[in-house]
Amino acid sequence: MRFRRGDFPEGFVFGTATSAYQIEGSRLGGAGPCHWDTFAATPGNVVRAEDGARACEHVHHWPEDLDLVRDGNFDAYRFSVNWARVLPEGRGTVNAEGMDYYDRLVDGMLARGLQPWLTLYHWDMPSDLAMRGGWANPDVAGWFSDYARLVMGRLGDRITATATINEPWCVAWLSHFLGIHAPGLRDIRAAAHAMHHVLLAHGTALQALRADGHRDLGIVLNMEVCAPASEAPEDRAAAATQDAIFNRWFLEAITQGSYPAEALAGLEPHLPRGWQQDMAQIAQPLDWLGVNYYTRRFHAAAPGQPWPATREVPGPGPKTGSGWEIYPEGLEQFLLRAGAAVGKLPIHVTETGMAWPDQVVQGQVNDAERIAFMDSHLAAAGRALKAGVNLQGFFCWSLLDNYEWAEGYDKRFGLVHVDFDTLSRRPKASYVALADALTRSS
Ligand code: GBH
Repeated sequence: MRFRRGDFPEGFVFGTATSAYQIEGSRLGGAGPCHWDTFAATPGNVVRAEDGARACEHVHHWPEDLDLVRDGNFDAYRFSVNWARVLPEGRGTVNAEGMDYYDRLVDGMLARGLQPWLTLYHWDMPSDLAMRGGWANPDVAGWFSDYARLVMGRLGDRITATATINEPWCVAWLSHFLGIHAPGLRDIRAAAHAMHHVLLAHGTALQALRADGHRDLGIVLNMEVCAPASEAPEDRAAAATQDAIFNRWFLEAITQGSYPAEALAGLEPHLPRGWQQDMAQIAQPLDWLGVNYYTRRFHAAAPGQPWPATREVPGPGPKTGSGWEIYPEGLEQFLLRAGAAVGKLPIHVTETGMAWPDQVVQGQVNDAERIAFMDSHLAAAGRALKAGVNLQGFFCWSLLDNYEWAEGYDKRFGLVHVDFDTLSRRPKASYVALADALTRSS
Protein backbone atom coordinates (compact mmCIF):
# COMPACT_ATOMS: atom_id res chain seq x y z
CA MET A 1 0.00 0.00 0.00
CA ARG A 2 1.03 3.60 -0.52
CA PHE A 3 0.28 4.75 3.02
CA ARG A 4 3.07 4.79 5.67
CA ARG A 5 2.85 5.57 9.39
CA GLY A 6 5.21 8.49 8.84
CA ASP A 7 2.64 10.23 6.60
CA PHE A 8 0.75 11.08 9.79
CA PRO A 9 1.94 13.16 12.77
CA GLU A 10 3.97 11.65 15.58
CA GLY A 11 1.61 10.20 18.20
CA PHE A 12 -1.26 9.66 15.79
CA VAL A 13 -3.14 6.54 16.98
CA PHE A 14 -3.67 3.63 14.60
CA GLY A 15 -5.99 0.90 15.77
CA THR A 16 -8.35 -1.84 14.82
CA ALA A 17 -11.86 -2.37 16.13
CA THR A 18 -14.35 -5.11 17.03
CA SER A 19 -17.53 -5.36 19.08
CA ALA A 20 -18.54 -7.86 21.75
CA TYR A 21 -21.62 -9.48 20.22
CA GLN A 22 -19.94 -9.85 16.84
CA ILE A 23 -16.94 -11.85 18.08
CA GLU A 24 -17.20 -13.08 21.69
CA GLY A 25 -19.79 -15.86 21.69
CA SER A 26 -22.87 -14.51 23.46
CA ARG A 27 -23.78 -17.82 25.12
CA LEU A 28 -20.34 -18.34 26.63
CA GLY A 29 -19.14 -17.25 30.05
CA GLY A 30 -22.44 -16.76 31.84
CA ALA A 31 -23.74 -13.84 29.76
CA GLY A 32 -27.46 -13.17 29.82
CA PRO A 33 -29.50 -13.11 26.61
CA CYS A 34 -29.71 -9.89 24.61
CA HIS A 35 -32.22 -8.71 22.03
CA TRP A 36 -30.04 -9.90 19.14
CA ASP A 37 -30.40 -13.52 20.32
CA THR A 38 -34.19 -13.34 20.05
CA PHE A 39 -34.24 -11.12 16.94
CA ALA A 40 -31.95 -13.56 15.11
CA ALA A 41 -34.08 -16.54 16.13
CA THR A 42 -37.14 -15.08 14.37
CA PRO A 43 -37.07 -16.27 10.74
CA GLY A 44 -36.63 -13.54 8.14
CA ASN A 45 -34.61 -11.15 10.28
CA VAL A 46 -31.08 -12.47 9.73
CA VAL A 47 -29.52 -14.44 6.88
CA ARG A 48 -29.98 -18.15 7.77
CA ALA A 49 -31.19 -16.97 11.24
CA GLU A 50 -27.55 -16.91 12.35
CA ASP A 51 -26.73 -15.39 15.73
CA GLY A 52 -23.71 -14.49 17.85
CA ALA A 53 -24.02 -17.47 20.22
CA ARG A 54 -20.59 -18.72 19.22
CA ALA A 55 -19.21 -16.19 16.69
CA CYS A 56 -15.37 -16.19 16.83
CA GLU A 57 -15.34 -17.55 20.41
CA HIS A 58 -13.18 -14.59 21.27
CA VAL A 59 -13.84 -15.17 25.00
CA HIS A 60 -11.58 -18.24 24.59
CA HIS A 61 -9.31 -16.95 21.80
CA TRP A 62 -8.64 -13.43 23.09
CA PRO A 63 -4.92 -13.89 23.85
CA GLU A 64 -4.32 -14.98 20.26
CA ASP A 65 -6.49 -12.12 18.97
CA LEU A 66 -4.66 -9.48 21.01
CA ASP A 67 -1.37 -10.92 19.74
CA LEU A 68 -2.69 -10.24 16.23
CA VAL A 69 -3.41 -6.61 17.11
CA ARG A 70 0.07 -6.16 18.55
CA ASP A 71 1.81 -7.98 15.67
CA GLY A 72 -0.13 -5.84 13.20
CA ASN A 73 1.79 -2.88 14.66
CA PHE A 74 -1.40 -1.20 15.81
CA ASP A 75 -1.23 1.17 18.79
CA ALA A 76 -4.77 0.67 20.03
CA TYR A 77 -7.61 -1.81 20.18
CA ARG A 78 -11.24 -0.66 20.16
CA PHE A 79 -13.52 -3.23 21.81
CA SER A 80 -16.93 -3.21 23.48
CA VAL A 81 -18.38 -4.66 26.66
CA ASN A 82 -21.53 -6.76 26.31
CA TRP A 83 -24.01 -5.26 28.79
CA ALA A 84 -25.69 -8.67 29.25
CA ARG A 85 -22.34 -10.35 30.00
CA VAL A 86 -21.76 -7.99 32.91
CA LEU A 87 -25.39 -7.72 34.03
CA PRO A 88 -27.34 -10.75 32.72
CA GLU A 89 -30.66 -9.08 33.57
CA GLY A 90 -29.46 -5.64 32.55
CA ARG A 91 -29.37 -4.43 36.17
CA GLY A 92 -29.04 -5.98 39.60
CA THR A 93 -26.95 -9.14 39.82
CA VAL A 94 -23.43 -8.90 38.39
CA ASN A 95 -21.94 -11.85 36.49
CA ALA A 96 -18.53 -11.98 38.19
CA GLU A 97 -17.15 -14.25 35.47
CA GLY A 98 -18.02 -11.63 32.86
CA MET A 99 -16.43 -8.80 34.81
CA ASP A 100 -13.28 -10.85 35.42
CA TYR A 101 -13.09 -11.64 31.72
CA TYR A 102 -13.07 -7.94 30.74
CA ASP A 103 -10.58 -7.22 33.49
CA ARG A 104 -8.16 -9.80 32.06
CA LEU A 105 -8.84 -8.58 28.52
CA VAL A 106 -7.85 -5.01 29.41
CA ASP A 107 -4.76 -6.21 31.27
CA GLY A 108 -3.97 -8.32 28.20
CA MET A 109 -3.99 -5.18 26.05
CA LEU A 110 -1.71 -3.31 28.45
CA ALA A 111 0.67 -6.27 28.63
CA ARG A 112 1.01 -6.05 24.84
CA GLY A 113 1.50 -2.29 24.80
CA LEU A 114 -1.94 -1.63 23.30
CA GLN A 115 -4.19 1.26 24.30
CA PRO A 116 -7.64 -0.02 25.37
CA TRP A 117 -10.47 1.94 23.71
CA LEU A 118 -13.77 0.96 25.27
CA THR A 119 -17.27 1.21 23.84
CA LEU A 120 -19.97 0.72 26.48
CA TYR A 121 -22.85 -0.06 24.11
CA HIS A 122 -22.43 -1.76 20.77
CA TRP A 123 -25.99 -3.06 20.43
CA ASP A 124 -26.34 -5.87 23.00
CA MET A 125 -29.42 -4.71 24.94
CA PRO A 126 -30.15 -7.27 27.71
CA SER A 127 -33.40 -9.14 26.98
CA ASP A 128 -35.01 -8.27 30.31
CA LEU A 129 -34.65 -4.57 29.55
CA ALA A 130 -35.65 -5.07 25.90
CA MET A 131 -38.91 -6.63 27.16
CA ARG A 132 -39.51 -3.44 29.12
CA GLY A 133 -39.24 -1.41 25.92
CA GLY A 134 -35.47 -1.04 25.72
CA TRP A 135 -34.46 2.23 24.07
CA ALA A 136 -38.10 3.33 23.77
CA ASN A 137 -38.48 3.36 27.58
CA PRO A 138 -37.33 6.61 29.28
CA ASP A 139 -35.91 4.54 32.16
CA VAL A 140 -33.15 3.38 29.79
CA ALA A 141 -31.13 6.51 30.62
CA GLY A 142 -30.86 5.39 34.24
CA TRP A 143 -30.31 1.72 33.40
CA PHE A 144 -27.51 2.60 30.99
CA SER A 145 -25.90 5.10 33.32
CA ASP A 146 -25.83 2.58 36.21
CA TYR A 147 -24.30 -0.05 33.91
CA ALA A 148 -21.71 2.44 32.62
CA ARG A 149 -20.66 3.37 36.15
CA LEU A 150 -20.32 -0.29 37.11
CA VAL A 151 -18.07 -1.10 34.13
CA MET A 152 -15.95 2.02 34.49
CA GLY A 153 -15.63 1.49 38.23
CA ARG A 154 -13.87 -1.76 37.44
CA LEU A 155 -12.00 -0.95 34.19
CA GLY A 156 -11.84 2.84 34.04
CA ASP A 157 -8.38 3.20 35.61
CA ARG A 158 -6.81 1.43 32.60
CA ILE A 159 -8.91 2.70 29.66
CA THR A 160 -7.43 5.23 27.22
CA ALA A 161 -10.76 6.49 25.87
CA THR A 162 -14.39 5.54 26.46
CA ALA A 163 -17.35 5.87 24.10
CA THR A 164 -20.86 5.70 25.53
CA ILE A 165 -22.82 4.55 22.46
CA ASN A 166 -21.79 3.14 19.11
CA GLU A 167 -23.83 4.63 16.27
CA PRO A 168 -27.01 6.01 17.82
CA TRP A 169 -28.65 6.18 14.35
CA CYS A 170 -28.42 2.38 14.14
CA VAL A 171 -29.59 1.96 17.74
CA ALA A 172 -32.64 4.14 17.11
CA TRP A 173 -33.63 4.55 13.44
CA LEU A 174 -32.29 1.39 11.81
CA SER A 175 -33.69 -0.71 14.66
CA HIS A 176 -37.04 0.96 15.45
CA PHE A 177 -38.09 2.59 12.16
CA LEU A 178 -36.43 0.60 9.37
CA GLY A 179 -36.72 -2.63 11.39
CA ILE A 180 -33.44 -4.02 10.05
CA HIS A 181 -31.70 -4.48 13.41
CA ALA A 182 -32.98 -5.70 16.78
CA PRO A 183 -35.64 -5.17 18.10
CA GLY A 184 -36.87 -4.98 14.49
CA LEU A 185 -39.67 -2.46 14.96
CA ARG A 186 -41.21 -0.37 12.19
CA ASP A 187 -42.93 2.17 14.39
CA ILE A 188 -42.46 5.92 14.15
CA ARG A 189 -43.39 6.49 17.79
CA ALA A 190 -40.93 3.92 19.15
CA ALA A 191 -38.33 5.29 16.72
CA ALA A 192 -38.80 8.89 17.90
CA HIS A 193 -38.56 7.80 21.52
CA ALA A 194 -35.40 5.78 20.81
CA MET A 195 -33.92 8.72 18.83
CA HIS A 196 -34.28 10.83 21.96
CA HIS A 197 -33.58 8.31 24.71
CA VAL A 198 -30.36 7.03 23.17
CA LEU A 199 -29.01 10.57 23.35
CA LEU A 200 -30.41 11.13 26.83
CA ALA A 201 -28.74 7.90 27.97
CA HIS A 202 -25.46 9.12 26.48
CA GLY A 203 -25.69 12.49 28.26
CA THR A 204 -26.81 11.00 31.57
CA ALA A 205 -24.01 8.43 31.58
CA LEU A 206 -21.42 11.00 30.52
CA GLN A 207 -22.38 13.28 33.38
CA ALA A 208 -22.34 10.43 35.91
CA LEU A 209 -18.98 9.10 34.70
CA ARG A 210 -17.42 12.53 34.86
CA ALA A 211 -18.76 13.00 38.40
CA ASP A 212 -17.06 9.68 39.26
CA GLY A 213 -13.77 11.19 38.08
CA HIS A 214 -13.49 9.50 34.68
CA ARG A 215 -12.03 11.38 31.72
CA ASP A 216 -11.58 10.97 27.95
CA LEU A 217 -15.29 10.36 27.43
CA GLY A 218 -16.88 10.52 24.00
CA ILE A 219 -19.42 9.01 21.61
CA VAL A 220 -19.19 7.31 18.22
CA LEU A 221 -21.48 8.56 15.42
CA ASN A 222 -21.88 6.85 12.07
CA MET A 223 -21.99 9.33 9.24
CA GLU A 224 -23.17 8.59 5.76
CA VAL A 225 -23.24 10.94 2.79
CA CYS A 226 -26.89 11.55 1.86
CA ALA A 227 -26.80 12.69 -1.76
CA PRO A 228 -29.76 13.75 -3.94
CA ALA A 229 -30.70 11.35 -6.74
CA SER A 230 -31.09 14.35 -9.07
CA GLU A 231 -30.96 18.12 -8.96
CA ALA A 232 -34.79 18.28 -8.82
CA PRO A 233 -35.90 20.25 -5.74
CA GLU A 234 -37.94 17.33 -4.36
CA ASP A 235 -34.92 15.00 -4.55
CA ARG A 236 -32.69 17.62 -2.93
CA ALA A 237 -35.26 17.91 -0.16
CA ALA A 238 -35.31 14.10 0.23
CA ALA A 239 -31.53 14.04 0.66
CA ALA A 240 -31.69 16.94 3.12
CA THR A 241 -34.30 15.09 5.20
CA GLN A 242 -32.15 11.94 5.28
CA ASP A 243 -29.08 13.99 6.19
CA ALA A 244 -31.05 15.52 9.05
CA ILE A 245 -32.17 12.11 10.37
CA PHE A 246 -28.88 10.32 9.80
CA ASN A 247 -26.18 12.86 10.56
CA ARG A 248 -27.43 16.18 11.91
CA TRP A 249 -29.85 14.80 14.54
CA PHE A 250 -27.01 13.36 16.58
CA LEU A 251 -24.20 15.78 15.80
CA GLU A 252 -26.30 18.85 16.56
CA ALA A 253 -27.91 17.34 19.66
CA ILE A 254 -24.58 16.56 21.32
CA THR A 255 -22.80 19.75 20.26
CA GLN A 256 -25.60 22.36 20.27
CA GLY A 257 -28.40 20.79 22.28
CA SER A 258 -30.90 21.04 19.42
CA TYR A 259 -32.53 18.91 16.74
CA PRO A 260 -32.67 19.96 13.05
CA ALA A 261 -36.00 21.29 11.78
CA GLU A 262 -35.98 18.95 8.75
CA ALA A 263 -36.13 15.94 11.10
CA LEU A 264 -38.42 17.51 13.69
CA ALA A 265 -40.91 18.04 10.85
CA GLY A 266 -41.70 14.32 11.03
CA LEU A 267 -40.52 13.34 14.48
CA GLU A 268 -41.71 16.11 16.77
CA PRO A 269 -45.31 14.85 17.08
CA HIS A 270 -43.92 11.51 18.28
CA LEU A 271 -41.20 12.65 20.68
CA PRO A 272 -41.69 12.07 24.42
CA ARG A 273 -43.44 14.95 26.16
CA GLY A 274 -41.07 17.52 27.64
CA TRP A 275 -38.17 16.47 25.39
CA GLN A 276 -36.94 20.07 25.21
CA GLN A 277 -36.02 19.93 28.90
CA ASP A 278 -33.54 17.09 28.21
CA MET A 279 -31.49 18.90 25.58
CA ALA A 280 -29.01 20.49 27.98
CA GLN A 281 -28.42 17.08 29.57
CA ILE A 282 -27.80 15.60 26.11
CA ALA A 283 -25.26 18.28 25.17
CA GLN A 284 -22.78 17.42 27.95
CA PRO A 285 -19.27 18.58 27.12
CA LEU A 286 -17.39 15.82 25.31
CA ASP A 287 -13.69 14.99 25.44
CA TRP A 288 -13.58 13.52 21.94
CA LEU A 289 -15.78 12.50 19.01
CA GLY A 290 -15.61 9.25 17.04
CA VAL A 291 -16.74 9.06 13.41
CA ASN A 292 -17.57 5.76 11.70
CA TYR A 293 -17.72 6.12 7.94
CA TYR A 294 -18.57 3.58 5.26
CA THR A 295 -20.48 4.92 2.28
CA ARG A 296 -22.61 7.40 0.33
CA ARG A 297 -26.24 6.79 -0.52
CA PHE A 298 -28.54 8.59 -2.96
CA HIS A 299 -32.09 9.55 -2.04
CA ALA A 300 -35.10 10.46 -4.15
CA ALA A 301 -38.51 11.77 -3.18
CA ALA A 302 -41.20 9.11 -2.75
CA PRO A 303 -44.46 11.07 -3.14
CA GLY A 304 -47.48 9.57 -1.44
CA GLN A 305 -45.37 7.63 1.09
CA PRO A 306 -45.51 8.45 4.82
CA TRP A 307 -42.79 10.73 6.19
CA PRO A 308 -39.86 10.84 5.46
CA ALA A 309 -41.20 9.89 1.98
CA THR A 310 -37.82 9.08 0.41
CA ARG A 311 -36.42 6.09 -1.43
CA GLU A 312 -32.87 4.96 -2.10
CA VAL A 313 -31.33 5.01 -5.56
CA PRO A 314 -28.07 3.14 -6.35
CA GLY A 315 -24.91 5.25 -6.57
CA PRO A 316 -22.57 5.30 -9.58
CA GLY A 317 -19.32 4.23 -7.92
CA PRO A 318 -17.76 0.79 -7.34
CA LYS A 319 -19.40 -1.28 -4.57
CA THR A 320 -18.13 -3.39 -1.68
CA GLY A 321 -19.29 -6.94 -0.99
CA SER A 322 -22.27 -5.45 0.87
CA GLY A 323 -23.23 -3.37 -2.15
CA TRP A 324 -22.14 -0.15 -0.45
CA GLU A 325 -20.63 2.48 -2.74
CA ILE A 326 -16.93 3.11 -2.13
CA TYR A 327 -16.59 6.87 -1.74
CA PRO A 328 -13.52 7.94 0.26
CA GLU A 329 -14.19 11.66 -0.37
CA GLY A 330 -17.14 11.29 2.00
CA LEU A 331 -14.79 10.57 4.89
CA GLU A 332 -12.91 13.79 4.22
CA GLN A 333 -16.21 15.71 4.03
CA PHE A 334 -17.44 14.34 7.35
CA LEU A 335 -14.18 14.97 9.14
CA LEU A 336 -14.39 18.60 8.03
CA ARG A 337 -18.02 18.74 9.09
CA ALA A 338 -17.30 17.12 12.46
CA GLY A 339 -14.35 19.47 12.92
CA ALA A 340 -16.60 22.48 12.30
CA ALA A 341 -19.08 21.12 14.87
CA VAL A 342 -16.68 20.23 17.69
CA GLY A 343 -13.96 22.83 17.15
CA LYS A 344 -10.73 21.95 18.91
CA LEU A 345 -11.89 18.60 20.35
CA PRO A 346 -9.98 15.53 19.19
CA ILE A 347 -11.73 13.52 16.46
CA HIS A 348 -11.04 9.90 15.65
CA VAL A 349 -12.08 7.71 12.77
CA THR A 350 -13.36 4.91 14.99
CA GLU A 351 -14.34 2.62 12.08
CA THR A 352 -13.95 2.28 8.37
CA GLY A 353 -13.63 -0.83 6.26
CA MET A 354 -15.35 -3.02 3.72
CA ALA A 355 -16.92 -6.41 3.22
CA TRP A 356 -15.51 -8.62 0.49
CA PRO A 357 -16.17 -12.29 -0.35
CA ASP A 358 -12.64 -13.25 0.68
CA GLN A 359 -11.54 -16.79 -0.03
CA VAL A 360 -8.55 -18.76 1.10
CA VAL A 361 -6.56 -19.77 -1.99
CA GLN A 362 -3.45 -21.86 -1.38
CA GLY A 363 -3.41 -20.77 2.23
CA GLN A 364 -3.69 -17.07 1.45
CA VAL A 365 -6.36 -14.40 1.24
CA ASN A 366 -5.36 -11.80 -1.33
CA ASP A 367 -7.78 -8.99 -0.53
CA ALA A 368 -6.27 -6.36 -2.83
CA GLU A 369 -9.63 -4.53 -2.81
CA ARG A 370 -9.40 -3.98 0.95
CA ILE A 371 -5.82 -2.73 0.68
CA ALA A 372 -6.95 -0.16 -1.89
CA PHE A 373 -9.94 0.78 0.31
CA MET A 374 -7.76 1.38 3.37
CA ASP A 375 -5.25 3.32 1.30
CA SER A 376 -7.88 5.64 -0.17
CA HIS A 377 -9.58 6.22 3.19
CA LEU A 378 -6.29 6.87 4.98
CA ALA A 379 -5.50 9.38 2.23
CA ALA A 380 -8.89 11.07 2.78
CA ALA A 381 -8.18 11.26 6.52
CA GLY A 382 -4.77 12.73 5.73
CA ARG A 383 -6.37 15.47 3.61
CA ALA A 384 -8.73 16.39 6.47
CA LEU A 385 -5.75 16.54 8.80
CA LYS A 386 -3.94 18.89 6.41
CA ALA A 387 -7.07 21.05 6.23
CA GLY A 388 -6.74 21.60 9.97
CA VAL A 389 -9.11 19.02 11.49
CA ASN A 390 -7.85 17.85 14.90
CA LEU A 391 -7.86 14.22 13.81
CA GLN A 392 -5.88 12.04 16.19
CA GLY A 393 -6.77 8.43 15.45
CA PHE A 394 -7.83 5.95 12.75
CA PHE A 395 -9.30 2.50 13.47
CA CYS A 396 -9.84 -0.18 10.84
CA TRP A 397 -13.05 -2.21 10.95
CA SER A 398 -12.49 -4.99 11.68
CA LEU A 399 -9.75 -7.12 13.22
CA LEU A 400 -11.63 -10.34 12.46
CA ASP A 401 -14.29 -11.62 10.11
CA ASN A 402 -17.30 -11.67 12.40
CA TYR A 403 -21.06 -11.69 12.89
CA GLU A 404 -22.27 -8.98 10.52
CA TRP A 405 -25.65 -8.48 12.20
CA ALA A 406 -28.58 -9.00 9.80
CA GLU A 407 -26.13 -10.35 7.21
CA GLY A 408 -25.06 -13.19 9.52
CA TYR A 409 -21.60 -14.53 8.74
CA ASP A 410 -21.92 -13.82 5.01
CA LYS A 411 -20.10 -10.50 4.89
CA ARG A 412 -16.42 -10.61 5.79
CA PHE A 413 -14.97 -7.34 7.11
CA GLY A 414 -11.82 -8.70 8.78
CA LEU A 415 -8.18 -7.94 8.26
CA VAL A 416 -7.88 -11.49 9.57
CA HIS A 417 -9.86 -14.33 8.01
CA VAL A 418 -11.81 -16.60 10.36
CA ASP A 419 -12.83 -20.15 9.46
CA PHE A 420 -16.13 -20.39 11.34
CA ASP A 421 -15.93 -24.20 11.56
CA THR A 422 -12.43 -24.54 12.99
CA LEU A 423 -12.22 -20.94 14.33
CA SER A 424 -8.68 -20.70 13.00
CA ARG A 425 -7.44 -17.19 12.27
CA ARG A 426 -5.48 -16.36 9.12
CA PRO A 427 -4.10 -12.86 8.44
CA LYS A 428 -5.18 -11.55 5.03
CA ALA A 429 -2.93 -9.61 2.66
CA SER A 430 -4.48 -6.37 4.00
CA TYR A 431 -3.31 -7.22 7.52
CA VAL A 432 0.22 -7.86 6.29
CA ALA A 433 0.23 -4.63 4.24
CA LEU A 434 -0.99 -2.57 7.19
CA ALA A 435 1.51 -4.19 9.57
CA ASP A 436 4.26 -3.22 7.15
CA ALA A 437 2.95 0.35 6.68
CA LEU A 438 2.63 0.77 10.45
CA THR A 439 6.15 -0.40 11.28
CA ARG A 440 7.72 2.01 13.74
CA SER A 441 11.07 3.46 12.74
CA SER A 442 14.05 3.16 15.14
C1 GBH B 1 -20.88 -0.43 11.61
O1 GBH B 1 -22.12 0.06 11.22
C2 GBH B 1 -21.01 -1.14 12.92
O2 GBH B 1 -20.53 -0.36 13.98
C3 GBH B 1 -20.35 -2.48 12.95
O3 GBH B 1 -20.83 -3.21 14.04
C4 GBH B 1 -20.59 -3.20 11.64
O4 GBH B 1 -20.07 -4.49 11.66
C5 GBH B 1 -19.92 -2.40 10.57
O5 GBH B 1 -20.38 -1.10 10.54
C6 GBH B 1 -20.11 -2.97 9.19
O6 GBH B 1 -21.46 -2.96 8.85
O7 GBH B 1 -30.06 0.15 5.76
O8 GBH B 1 -29.69 -2.23 5.84
O9 GBH B 1 -28.95 -0.99 3.93
C7 GBH B 1 -22.09 0.72 9.98
C8 GBH B 1 -23.34 1.53 9.76
C9 GBH B 1 -25.52 1.30 9.03
C10 GBH B 1 -23.76 1.15 7.45
C11 GBH B 1 -26.44 0.65 8.07
C12 GBH B 1 -24.71 0.58 6.45
C13 GBH B 1 -26.97 0.43 5.75
C14 GBH B 1 -27.67 -0.76 6.20
N1 GBH B 1 -24.17 0.88 8.81
N2 GBH B 1 -26.05 0.98 6.74
S1 GBH B 1 -29.22 -0.97 5.37
